[in-house]
Amino acid sequence: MPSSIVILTGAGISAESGISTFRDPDGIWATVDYREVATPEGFAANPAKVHAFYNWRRRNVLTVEPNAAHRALARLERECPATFLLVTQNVDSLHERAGSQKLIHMHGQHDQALCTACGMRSAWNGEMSLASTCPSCAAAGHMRPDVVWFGEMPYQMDRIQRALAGCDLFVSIGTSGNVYPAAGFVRQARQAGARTVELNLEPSEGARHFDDADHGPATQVVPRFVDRLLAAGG
Ligand code: BV8
Repeated sequence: MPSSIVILTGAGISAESGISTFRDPDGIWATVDYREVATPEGFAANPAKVHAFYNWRRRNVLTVEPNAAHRALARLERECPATFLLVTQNVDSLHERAGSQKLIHMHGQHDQALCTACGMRSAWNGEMSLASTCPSCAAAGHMRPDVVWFGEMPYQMDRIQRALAGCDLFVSIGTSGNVYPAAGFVRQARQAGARTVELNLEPSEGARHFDDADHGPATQVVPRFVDRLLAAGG
């Protein structure tokens, strides 16, 4: 029975809820150049384009629901006696809406805004534009989505590193293993002596680093994994 579990999720866990992944053939990066909408340089060059990109994604999330995989992870957190941390690369709010609480959004959240004038973060569920003003300092033209773009430091890395160093079970779900530092977590967990498991539609870029795998749709493989883990005493 594990005493400390770290779960990493990526876009694949939200795919069956109707949210596009990034690198699948029909993924977001197949039609949008990430350098234009997911980098500080892209935002500086054309903030209106970046706001339109995140407004579209924010609107889309309002129309979808968490799926059985999100709910299975919330159940595992509630019922498993082990220390538990869920780290997601996703900026959607489906884990929270499924009931997950011990959660880190390492790439931020698109229903939050960051004011580059005063540094304040605020909840933001509507449209954002250059005309948007900061709820705290009232400055206009300084609001950006509170997400981590390429070349920016992911959030709460110290807390994540400590959890990886102390875990004895690491489970990676719905991520292609392309983006660092998240893609390196499995190796850190192995170095800490953890058992590593990949639950993904297909083998990821990092598949060779996992002890076990169950490949298939998240809504099938994640509940199956959680049922077995809890049946074995968590
Ligand atoms: C950092 C924004 C250092 C939020 C994202 C050169 C210059 C600068 C940096 C670098 C560089 N070279 C390398 C880097 C590092 C870079 C990186 O890794 N680049 C890669 C491309 C090589 N990383 C960074 O820049 C990171 N920061 O390194 O900072 C630093 C140090 C000091 C000081 C300052 C900085 C920041 C990375 C975060 C970038 N932000 N997005 C947003 O808009 O969402 S990345 C983007 O990719 C998303 O966040 C996404 O979460 C993330 C990972 O993608 P996945 O989630 O894995 O999604 P993907 O589509 O790839 O895969 C989906 C998987 O699901 C597939 O395997 C598929 O088979 C599976 N699947 C599909 N359907 C299902 C399914 N599985 C189960 N069931 C299904 N139904």
